[in-house]
Amino acid sequence: MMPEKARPFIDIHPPVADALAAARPVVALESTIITHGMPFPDNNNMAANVEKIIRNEGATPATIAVIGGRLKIGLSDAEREALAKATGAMKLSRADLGFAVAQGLTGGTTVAATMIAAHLAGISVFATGGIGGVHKGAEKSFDISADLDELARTPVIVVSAGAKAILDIEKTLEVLETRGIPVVAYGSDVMPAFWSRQSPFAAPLRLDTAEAIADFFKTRRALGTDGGMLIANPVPEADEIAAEVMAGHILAAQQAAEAQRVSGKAVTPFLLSKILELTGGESLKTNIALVENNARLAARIAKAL
Ligand code: PSU
Ligand code: MN
Repeated sequence: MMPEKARPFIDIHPPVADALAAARPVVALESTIITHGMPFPDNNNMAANVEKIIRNEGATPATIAVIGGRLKIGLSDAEREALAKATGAMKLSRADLGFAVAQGLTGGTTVAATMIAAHLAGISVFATGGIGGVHKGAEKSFDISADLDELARTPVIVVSAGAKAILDIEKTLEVLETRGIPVVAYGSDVMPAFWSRQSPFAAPLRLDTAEAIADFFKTRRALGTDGGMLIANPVPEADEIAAEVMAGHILAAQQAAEAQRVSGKAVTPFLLSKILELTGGESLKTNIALVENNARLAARIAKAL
């Protein structure tokens, strides 16, 4: 399954290797959310919990990261904790995944880089919080996440709570459509907005079961329309923060980013940590709840495949 030339750079954690060899369901997990998305120790607790949820559903979790230049498919508890504490870990996307491996560095993998690694390892389902997309003001900054291009080319199902609401969701939906990426809202007619269950935008597609999602993925591949797909799973009602409440915090975070001239890869981590501060920790609770909710659905899709 894995290309021979990639093998020397990749370590597959034994439980993941066993599951893949036996064709049992595996769910990939990203690690930028660990290195750049949440503070320690919440990040490590979240990542450990998400792995447990996937195991409880009967699938095997594979947290993906680069540690000391090794592309890791699945981490031990000690590796996960070291990554969660690491200072100076890189944020790795398609552009720099190979750089970190070549240079023996350590970094968290974004949605884009995690999709690449999952596909190399033969994993088709991946759970995250929210994907990167088109930033507000992208007409000036040109800031559009590499996650969108990756979704267009790499055949992995990405289970998210939509695009992060710090983004321009409407423009993100436009780019997703242009790139031929199916966006499926799970059990909803409207696109969720990460911390909130609803955005003002209609969901391009809707499916109500994990089985239907797995079937859609297989059908797409059979038709030769390869590439990834985005599942948008609304955050549970009990954990959501109303969109009106978030809007004020998002605006304030953006203004702070502009005032401090934050740019490039630093934008998303800056906005997330600013919002955490502005919501007094509430946004973090919601972020953790929605990742857990996505992990559950991803495990069910992996089983249905
Ligand atoms: N979802 C979260 N927290 C995060 C991210 C997603 O709940 O930190 C990360 C993902 O790894 C995603 C990245 O791929 O942010 C997008 O970064 P950028 O906008 O720079 O492409
Ligand atoms: Mn960006």
